[in-house]
Amino acid sequence: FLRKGADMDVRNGMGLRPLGTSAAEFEQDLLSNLYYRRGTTVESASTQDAYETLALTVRDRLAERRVRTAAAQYAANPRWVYYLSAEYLLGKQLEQNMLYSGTDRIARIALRQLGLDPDEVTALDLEPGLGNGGLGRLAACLLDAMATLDIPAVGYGIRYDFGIFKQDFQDGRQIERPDDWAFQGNPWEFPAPDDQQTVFFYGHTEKDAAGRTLWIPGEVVFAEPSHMLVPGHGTDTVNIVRLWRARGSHSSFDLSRFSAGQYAEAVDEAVHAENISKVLYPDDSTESGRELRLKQQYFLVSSSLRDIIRRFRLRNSDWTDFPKKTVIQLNDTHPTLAIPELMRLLVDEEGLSWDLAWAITKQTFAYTCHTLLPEALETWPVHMFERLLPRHIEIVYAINEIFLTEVRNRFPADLDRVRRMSIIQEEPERRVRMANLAVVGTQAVNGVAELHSRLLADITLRDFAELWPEKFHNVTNGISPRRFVKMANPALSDLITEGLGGDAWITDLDRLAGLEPLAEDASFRLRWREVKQANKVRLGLGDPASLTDVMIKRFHEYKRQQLKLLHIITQYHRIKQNPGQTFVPRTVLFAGKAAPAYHAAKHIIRLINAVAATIDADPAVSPYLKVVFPANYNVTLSSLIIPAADLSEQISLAGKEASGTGNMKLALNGALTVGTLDGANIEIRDRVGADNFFLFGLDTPAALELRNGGTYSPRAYYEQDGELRRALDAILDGKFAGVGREVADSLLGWDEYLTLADYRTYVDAQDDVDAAWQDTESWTRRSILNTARSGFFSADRTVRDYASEIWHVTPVKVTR
Ligand code: F58
Repeated sequence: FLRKGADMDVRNGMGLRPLGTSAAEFEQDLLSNLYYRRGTTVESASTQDAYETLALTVRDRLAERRVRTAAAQYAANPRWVYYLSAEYLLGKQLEQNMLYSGTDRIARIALRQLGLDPDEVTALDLEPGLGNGGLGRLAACLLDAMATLDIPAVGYGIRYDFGIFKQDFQDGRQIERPDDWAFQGNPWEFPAPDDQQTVFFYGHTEKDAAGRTLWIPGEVVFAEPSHMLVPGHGTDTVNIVRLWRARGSHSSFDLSRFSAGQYAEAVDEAVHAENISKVLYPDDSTESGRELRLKQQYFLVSSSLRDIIRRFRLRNSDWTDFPKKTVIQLNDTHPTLAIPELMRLLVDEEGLSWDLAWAITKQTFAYTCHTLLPEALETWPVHMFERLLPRHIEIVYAINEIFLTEVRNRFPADLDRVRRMSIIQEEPERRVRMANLAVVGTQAVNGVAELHSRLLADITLRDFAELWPEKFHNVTNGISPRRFVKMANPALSDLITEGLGGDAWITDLDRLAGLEPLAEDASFRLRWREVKQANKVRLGLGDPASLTDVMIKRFHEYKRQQLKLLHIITQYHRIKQNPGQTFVPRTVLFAGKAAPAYHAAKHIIRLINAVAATIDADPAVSPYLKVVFPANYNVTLSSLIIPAADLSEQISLAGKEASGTGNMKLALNGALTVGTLDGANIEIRDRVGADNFFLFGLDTPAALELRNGGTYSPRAYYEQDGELRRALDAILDGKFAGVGREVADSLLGWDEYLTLADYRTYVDAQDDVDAAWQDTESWTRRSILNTARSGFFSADRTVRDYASEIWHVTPVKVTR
């Protein structure tokens, strides 16, 4: 029974010799790892050898804590949180693991003792880019906070061979290159091939003599797990994130074909199977590969559920205990197939009654929604679903039938409501609505900011909120103060620690409130400014005295990078028109990727690069305005940009951005926000104070009214506003290397996200920014207040909210 509990077996926690904490001992361990695990010596080691050895030596310090964590959690037999996510943007592991294991200083000393340059060695650490954007990074921040709060948790995901594409610019255009992140191997991973699971696809169903349904699958794929460590900060807890990789089954290598020289055909089946975990989908806007994406989702869900059940059985035997010991959080709808899959396992494989299985399933799951855009709610064609998962479609139909009976009973004669709420969409094509399935099959549904949760209940999921109001919750997002303050901004962290007289804020971020009085202290303000300046120098873009204005996020029309661009062009015109006048010098920094098939977003990227080049080449303008766009935005780059920012651009159309999390990171690092009343901006403004936030634009009701009223005319704004007209005309006249007409045409034609309607108030707000910037002391005061009042946005608070409102879990403390 305990055989497969290796990761929880209490016996493994015994008899370990703790690893040394001195530089000399660390050096000995480095040498020993270099020799025994890397198979080389200092004399012949490459930098890669040194890096891998350093990683192993740091990892060993956490592995010891991991074993004790597993033992304590196993002994407690607690309620576990299983976080299911198709994406994790974990960021680089080395720096984090040195910090969390307290080995940063001794590791550097030891490396130098061995004649190695620590910076050269640590530079080889790579970022696993296993996610797209906010949703993937949120998953990583929540794992960090769960470990820090000693919550027994496992993250499940997919170990993509290729992560999010690498972005480059060619003639200002985005090009994508594959991200071969683990080509050299990944020293942070513990492979666990003996925990392999089998995943089935295709085939058909049959009834056996006893009336039970059998699924006769048509394809068998192996799921091989490996895990990475998720250490908590300031505690001994080390949780894991378990990532699955697809492998062909043993019979998928065709020896006879190989022997006949048909090498490609011999491995055909294995290659086909392994494609499942080959690449992270950078978007869902292309038709090709849709089925592969559905396959990925089922692959994640099926292997993770089997692993969760294996773990449950280590200490439990009664299925009715399953929801008492298990809560499975679905990170958006991508893992929603877990609902019919658990039903299948319980009913078909375990022989439970439908009703009992359904009660267990509903109690086990919870669902987080991350969007408001109707086009982002996932649906799958029924024909594809039933071909790939013939048993699951039957289960979905059965769930739907029972559910719709409940709807009809509650709302008799409301046929339209039944049609809207059905898990199956009928027109124009039969499709499975994953969000509906996720709401029906879970005990809790949450949005990720107050406004978002309200709009979900009032608009997007209104019918469901009317049926089950108690199911709907808000859990406002948060970010890891470890990664985005302590690690990203060491200089500010030191100043904060000094100001507060201790570093307890790192795990208790509300303590930042203690900085408020220091905002009135001129010498503290000077040091605050010095830190910001030094961070700008570290970033190495533009003049550190200029206002650093940053817009860093995925490219999407609703986020409105095009609005920022119109402001830049307006400023460019003002400078050109007023020679001899001085202006507040600004460095505008954009960073972010566009989905490869999202042409409108790619046109915006190209236009930004063209405008940047035009400004750069104009000596009358370049002293006051500079636009920079470093390629390949990722967690690593964000950690350099955020600490250097003065101004945070959060300018989405109100009612479109579910939350945002970059907004929180920037405010915490002392940037002031220029933003709309959207997502978590509202909560940020409520906390930092209206005086310390530059508000502009339509609010959600006004935006809805204007858009839905049917009379919105972007051209009317163009005609009425001379500066706006000049900006758009400049694009249309080809002033920026002839680039960007598509952007201007789209704005003047339909302007889906009301950019022109918000242009004037935005430009006015930017004028207020310029005026405020000129009063240096007052700006610094406001910057300090942004940090001091943003403690709420710690992911620790987010996890506490999930734990008390949705998960009902308690910590398990790891002791020595
Ligand atoms: C983001 N969603 C929201 N989706 O846009 C953002 O407001 C929120 O702060 C964040 O989630 C965390 O809650 C998001 O990042 C994706 O990346 C999708 C993944 C699947 C493909 C389509 C994009």
